Amino acid sequence: MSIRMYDLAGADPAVRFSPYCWRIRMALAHKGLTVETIPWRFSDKSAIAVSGQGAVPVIRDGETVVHDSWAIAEYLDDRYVDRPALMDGAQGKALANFARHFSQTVFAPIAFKAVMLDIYNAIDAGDRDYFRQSREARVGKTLEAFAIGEDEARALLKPALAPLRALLQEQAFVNGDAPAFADYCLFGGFMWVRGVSRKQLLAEDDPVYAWRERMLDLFEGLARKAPAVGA
Ligand SMILES: N[C@@H](CCC(=O)N[C@@H](CS)C(=O)NCC(=O)O)C(=O)O
Repeated sequence: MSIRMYDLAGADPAVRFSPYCWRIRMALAHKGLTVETIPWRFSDKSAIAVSGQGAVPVIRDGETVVHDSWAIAEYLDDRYVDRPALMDGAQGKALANFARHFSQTVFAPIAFKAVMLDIYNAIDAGDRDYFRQSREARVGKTLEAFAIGEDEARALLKPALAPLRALLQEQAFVNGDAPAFADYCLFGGFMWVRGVSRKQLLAEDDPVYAWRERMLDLFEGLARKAPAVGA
């Protein structure tokens, strides 16, 4: 029986844009596990109430329900220990944890400014008031006042991604020769942007761009084939 995953969807239910859910889509493919994704909307809290909180990803594997992308990755490695590791040993976990925090504290704040209005436009009409109110309360401004354009986002991201760029000049993936959860943690953020926005936040000659292309091609193009507003 396949694992079921609640997966944040846009107005078009085929568009899945949660950075955290994308970490897990990639992680499940890495482990060779099949998944049935269930489109989920911000206002659909009751569907995931069994997890005891209100955010996705949430997976159900038989009788086991797990939420939070990091906890799900740990669960998958513990439960499916014979399959390729997402985080190989304590060092693999430490690297993935760095990538997780880099993604959330460096990449996401810039990307969020760039795509917040695109998210607003891509989500279901029934989610819009909730999204506007909750995000405006978080940032202390209207979405319109907080948003930045493509040029400003690129200018902010270029220096911010310098450590990632330097690393990817020396190796194909964050994890080394082959991708693992460290890569999926970062890549989720790029799938968030791609899902809702036509903005191109990377220059085509950036090694991070080339890595993103490799990531899009993994698992027979799982991410590249996913319906998205952007490319
Ligand atoms: N720490 C969580 C964060 C999950 C999260 O924030 N998910 C967002 C979607 S990208 C969500 O479901 N938000 C619900 C809301 O804003 O009400 C994880 O890594 O899974």
